[in-house]
Amino acid sequence: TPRVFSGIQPSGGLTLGNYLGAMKRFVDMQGSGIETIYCVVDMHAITVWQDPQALQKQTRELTAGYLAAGLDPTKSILFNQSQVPEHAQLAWIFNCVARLGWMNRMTQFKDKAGKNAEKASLGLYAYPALMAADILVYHATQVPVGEDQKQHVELTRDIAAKFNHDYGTEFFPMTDPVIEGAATRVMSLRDGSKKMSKSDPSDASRINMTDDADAIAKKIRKAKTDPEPLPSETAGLAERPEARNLVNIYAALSEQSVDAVMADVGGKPFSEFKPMLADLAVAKLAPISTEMARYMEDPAEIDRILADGAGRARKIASPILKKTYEIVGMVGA
Ligand code: AQP
Repeated sequence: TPRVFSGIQPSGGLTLGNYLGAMKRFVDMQGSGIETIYCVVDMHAITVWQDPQALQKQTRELTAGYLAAGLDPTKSILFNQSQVPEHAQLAWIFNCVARLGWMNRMTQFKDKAGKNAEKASLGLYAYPALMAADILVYHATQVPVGEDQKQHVELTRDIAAKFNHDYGTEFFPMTDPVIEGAATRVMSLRDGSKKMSKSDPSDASRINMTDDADAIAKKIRKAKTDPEPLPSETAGLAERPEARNLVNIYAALSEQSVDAVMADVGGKPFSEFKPMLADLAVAKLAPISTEMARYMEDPAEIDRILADGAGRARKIASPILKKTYEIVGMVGA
């Protein structure tokens, strides 16, 4: 059976971008004859400073988000990364396989480190090698991600290929990113050229999964757009990033193609389309945030689910790490 792995960082509240670009798609892949492994990647989160208490809370909230979005811990393996030490162990091997030149080309590091890269953590720089280990410690071949993670999945292939070549083996499989649907890159509501992000200083730029109905409606009403009504056809969205973003969000939330949505809303002014989008967003997101709050009332149950998932994950990861150590020549592996 093909194996799917993906993760989300507990580095703040979940956004609509994380939900549509990742979490909703994780849930959609579950139970269709494939093995699905989903992770709260807490070790990635600490590549930038996280207050310890906040990290605990965000880890539990993200887990509650997964469960509320429909992830079933009996169908998928759900756990937090630090409880499966094989990720970090394999990451060290991969740090020794990946080349500095490859890491230097990672655009996310450049974006996140900003102008003062000297002050960024070594972990932020090495992050893509840990991500390769997250995936390959399960021999996962499919990784559902948003568009922004494509380069990291390609690096995972490069690391697997170099490992296999250097050690004369075919041990690690080639992984494919799965980037599908209308919302693989949800943009900021304030700037159609920037992706919607947890860490954007402007709260108005994103919809948080915990926003209430009023906040969601207000953010959509105030979302930046051009003054023209929607074009009559999909092709007319090409040069209009803000309009395209809102239509993509509508399509993803309503589980329709962009063409089908445009057949309904093409030509409408934003004064008509925005309230439709706000109603749809509230109808889809409010039940998830209610469920999330309900799960958060029982943190011990969340911790139990994570520990159970970690135990099942280790059963897969541990023999793969052991075999890797043997291939590399570690005595006692
Ligand atoms: N705007 C987005 N549109 C579509 N997909 C997105 N993802 C993130 N933003 C969007 C996808 O969500 C998954 C988890 O992302 P992450 O938490 O590991 O980190 P990130 O990509 O760095 O997300 P953020 O929200 O932008 O966090 P910060 O602000 O901390 O950097 C990934 O599959 C990602 O593609």
